[in-house]
Amino acid sequence: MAAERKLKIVIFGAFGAGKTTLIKTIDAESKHIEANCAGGTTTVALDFGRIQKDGCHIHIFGTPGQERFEFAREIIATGMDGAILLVDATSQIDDFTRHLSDSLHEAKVPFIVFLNKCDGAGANPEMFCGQFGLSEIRKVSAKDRRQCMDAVLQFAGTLTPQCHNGHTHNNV
Ligand SMILES: Nc1nc2c(ncn2[C@@H]2O[C@H](COP(=O)(O)OP(=O)(O)OP(=O)(O)O)[C@@H](O)[C@H]2O)c(=O)[nH]1
Ligand SMILES: [Mg+2]
Repeated sequence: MAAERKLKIVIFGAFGAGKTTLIKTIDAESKHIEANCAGGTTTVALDFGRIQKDGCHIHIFGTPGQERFEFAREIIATGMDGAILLVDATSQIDDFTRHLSDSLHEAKVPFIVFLNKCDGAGANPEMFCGQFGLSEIRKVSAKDRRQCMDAVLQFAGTLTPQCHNGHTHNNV
C-alpha cells in the first residue's frame, strides 16, 4: 500500500486580509471559530480546512489576524510544513504584515505570499514588488475557488513533510 503524505500549511496575515474566506472557498466543510465584529466576523481561534489530492492530505490552518492573538498563532504554527502569508492588495503594506514576513524568514519555514483581493478595482499588486525578499508572490482572489486551489496545490507540491515532533518552525 502506498504511504500517505500529510502536509500542514498555516495561513498568516493581517486582520481582514481574507484568510478565513480562502479556507471556506477551498473546503466547503471547513471549520471556523469566529466572533461578530463591526458588521462582519473575525477569527478568534482558528480556521481548519482540508484538501485531498493524489494521496496527499493537506491540512490548512488559518490564524487570527488580530495582533493580540499572538499566543494562538504560536500554537497553530507548531509543526507546520509551509506557510502562506496572505496580504490585502487593496491597501498599503502594514507593520504587522512586515513582522509576519520577518518572522517566517527567521523561522526558515518555506513560505509564499498570496496577494489577495485582486478581483477588485482597488487592488494594486505592483506596489508589493520586492517587499518580501526572495519569497514567491502570487496574485489571487480568496473568493475564486479555482485560483485558490491551483495556488495552494502548486505550493503544496514544493513542500516536504517535516517530522512532527512539536519542535519545528515555532515562534511565528
Ligand atoms: N473582494 C474581495 N473581498 C474579499 C476577498 N477575500 C476576503 N474578502 C473580504 O474581506 C473581508 C475579511 O475577510 P476574512 O476572510 O474574514 O479575513 P480574515 O483574514 O480571516 O480576518 P481576521 O480573521 O479578522 O484576521 C470579508 O468581508 C471578505 O468577504 C477577495 O478575494 N476579494
Ligand atoms: Mg479570519
